[in-house]
Amino acid sequence: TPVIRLADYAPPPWRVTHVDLVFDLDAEATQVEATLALQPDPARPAAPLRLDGEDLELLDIALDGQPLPPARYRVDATGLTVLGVDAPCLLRTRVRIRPQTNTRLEGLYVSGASLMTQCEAEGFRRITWFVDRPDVSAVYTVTLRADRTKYPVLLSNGNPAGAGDLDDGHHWARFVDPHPKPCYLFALVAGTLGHLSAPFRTMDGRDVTVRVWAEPADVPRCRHALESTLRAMRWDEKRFGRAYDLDVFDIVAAQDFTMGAMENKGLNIFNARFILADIDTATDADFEAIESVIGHEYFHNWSGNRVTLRDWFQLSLKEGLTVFRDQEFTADLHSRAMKRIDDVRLLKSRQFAEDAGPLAHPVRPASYSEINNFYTATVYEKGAEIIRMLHTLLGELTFRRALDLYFARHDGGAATVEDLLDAMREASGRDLAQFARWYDQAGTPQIAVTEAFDPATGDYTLHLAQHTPATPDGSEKQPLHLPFAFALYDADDRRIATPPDTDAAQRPGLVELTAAEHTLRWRGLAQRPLPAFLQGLSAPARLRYDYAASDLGRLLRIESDALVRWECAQQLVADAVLRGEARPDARPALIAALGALLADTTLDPAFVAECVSVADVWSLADRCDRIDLDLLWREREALLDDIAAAHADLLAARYDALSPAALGGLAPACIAARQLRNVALSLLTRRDPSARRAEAQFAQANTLTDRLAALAALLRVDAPGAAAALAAFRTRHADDPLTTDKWLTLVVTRPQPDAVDAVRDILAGPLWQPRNPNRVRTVLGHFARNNPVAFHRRDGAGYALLFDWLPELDRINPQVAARQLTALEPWRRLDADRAARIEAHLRAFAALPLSRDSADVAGRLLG
Ligand code: BAL
Ligand code: ZN
Repeated sequence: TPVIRLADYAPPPWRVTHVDLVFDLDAEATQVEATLALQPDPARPAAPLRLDGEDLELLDIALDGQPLPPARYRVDATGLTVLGVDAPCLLRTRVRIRPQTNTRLEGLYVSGASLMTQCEAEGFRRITWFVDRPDVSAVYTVTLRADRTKYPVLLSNGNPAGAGDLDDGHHWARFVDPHPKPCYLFALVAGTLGHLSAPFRTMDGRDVTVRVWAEPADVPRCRHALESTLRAMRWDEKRFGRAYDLDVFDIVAAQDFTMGAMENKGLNIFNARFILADIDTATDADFEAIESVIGHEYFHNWSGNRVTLRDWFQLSLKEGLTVFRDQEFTADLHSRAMKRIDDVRLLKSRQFAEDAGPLAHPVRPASYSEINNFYTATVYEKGAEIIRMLHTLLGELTFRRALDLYFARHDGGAATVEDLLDAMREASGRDLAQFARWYDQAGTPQIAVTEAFDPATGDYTLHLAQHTPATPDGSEKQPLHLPFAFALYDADDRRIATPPDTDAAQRPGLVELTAAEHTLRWRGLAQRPLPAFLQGLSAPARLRYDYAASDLGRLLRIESDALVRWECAQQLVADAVLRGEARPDARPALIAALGALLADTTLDPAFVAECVSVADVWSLADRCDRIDLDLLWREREALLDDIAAAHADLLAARYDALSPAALGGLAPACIAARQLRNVALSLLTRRDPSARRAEAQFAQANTLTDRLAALAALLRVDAPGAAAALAAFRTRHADDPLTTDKWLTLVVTRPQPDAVDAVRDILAGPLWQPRNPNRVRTVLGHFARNNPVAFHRRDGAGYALLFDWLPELDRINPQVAARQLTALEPWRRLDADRAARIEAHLRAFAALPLSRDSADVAGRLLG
């Protein structure tokens, strides 16, 4: 497969300035008439007119109003070439496409009874011939025609510009989008949909109708999505000065959707799981995720749509910036401390692991063979951390000025990472040349901290050395410009305010590392202080500092930064599980610290819950060079048993005391109460074979959160009532695919080796719908990622289930298939038996005729 390189970027030889699209919509066969106003690049007048297109059946073609004879054009598997044209022209094509058989869900496809589109990254070429690249922006007029009974609702980007009836039961609707956009932001929806709507007046006085659409039966579950949209629109005005720019803003829920959601201009299309919610069918985490994803897609209207990308290498320019914006949205509306813990957990468990494995790549990759494989934790989450560091270095006001400058300068255009950094540099006067390395250098930097204290003089030094381990691209690693937060505590737990002597630029509590090594020196301290580092995770780095268990326990008590406190608990857990013999004091220190947290009813219960939740196996494995999965599992289980035994009374007391609040509604205090109560339940159930509390909670639950937590606790200990509860849950939610996915998740992640049999049964039964991405992610994705005991069974039965299905999944939907493979990222670090089994499967799979997506991931996994 051809490799595309950033270094080879060249502007498009032809541009499309205006597009007129007419669709005759039908699930079996849709006709698309496209009229493109085309302009050659005056700098390259001889370039042939080449348009991208895949799976298009040509019906007719005309140039400047004249039918084009076959000698004047060529159609091949990837596009259309028009010969003998070198001046601005009008090209009209009419093609037939087949939504019903489009299982890739790219381009125009069928979900339920609706027709809808997904064009990012390169799906528009499956709708019509076009210059399908993000640096070509055009103004669109779209006319949709369809059967009025089957497709009463017709939607596309932009403002409505007329609608009416046709003869023979059809109708039409027209849309004009005045904002030039690249074709990856095109969208249409046709179907029988209901909606909720609300008016919104922008800060510059525009009246907008906001509508959230879903299948009629699901409309009542759109309320939270609608309210979240209004909150996002208001927040972006207040925090970033960004207003909406069309008369309507539509969001549509789709049960069949490869991504989480898509920011099409004025017509966002969402995976239904990020829209539909009520207290009976969505968990507290779902409610928060919905608000966050709604925000994310809405914020793209500026960071992505008004200012788009020059090329797909710049993907993080919109994604990293927009994730940062959605993180801030959640932090401003809810608990900033808890949001940061959530985000750092995700970063460390997914992105750090990605950066340390065979799929590591820079936030801005230098090359790709399939861009769909770069919608990764690195591009999104590490990309957001880069923006967060800029925010830290510049401060809120200057950062905001820089973004204003970026948006003003590039509005309507296609930008690069350099354009963003230039705006940051101009607004701040700072030199960001070294900082730019964050975009092009893969790998997570490690910061090794060593200290020295001289009791005679009171001299205290911290020596900071940064080092980025090698990554598969073999590139030389260079020091990064890195904001490094720190604090020192004296014997009375007070923060020492004296700044250090150092050659690094600094401000209170923060030094900017730029060299491979820096030293911070204090003089005349009475005792060795207790240091703390990377408050708020000021840079996406791994800290190497050898804390004594007692110091971690103390820091967990006295540090003001919630994230550092949570990290102390994580470090104690890791030491207890991974270094139990070398660190015998880690376990008692952890248990004592958790006891103190559980006993302190003045703390946010959500924070206590986060600290008491023991990291999963893969987060622990991320800290190991070699992964002994059996040992990790055993030691982790033993630690959980110890915590449950040591704090049985406290856990029970907190469980009971939190119950009234937990049974309340969706207020923050109720959500936090449920969070801690369900962590307590899980621990308490370990020591209670009858699972009395879990059974009672299952019976009384008035939220999905509580019902699922109780069911998970019952399943984990194979409680006597587990089977009946599982059946009751299934019956209660049988009609809803999303809640069925939750049920399936519990079944496939039940931590017992025989869960393999359950997965096999599901794969042979009616609930297995390999064309539905959510179902594939639920059954195979959760199984492979979140059930180490069953998926990584020594006899290889778990691997066999995944690889039995991957070839077929790859034929159905390459993006989804390739994504399932990434669960095997750490395979080389597993024991020899498991690694050999996985390698054999991977090699056999890679030898098949595969999509670009799967061939690329399998190839990189094999190195
Ligand atoms: N642009 C693809 C989905 C998202 O990141 O918003
Ligand atoms: Zn995005």
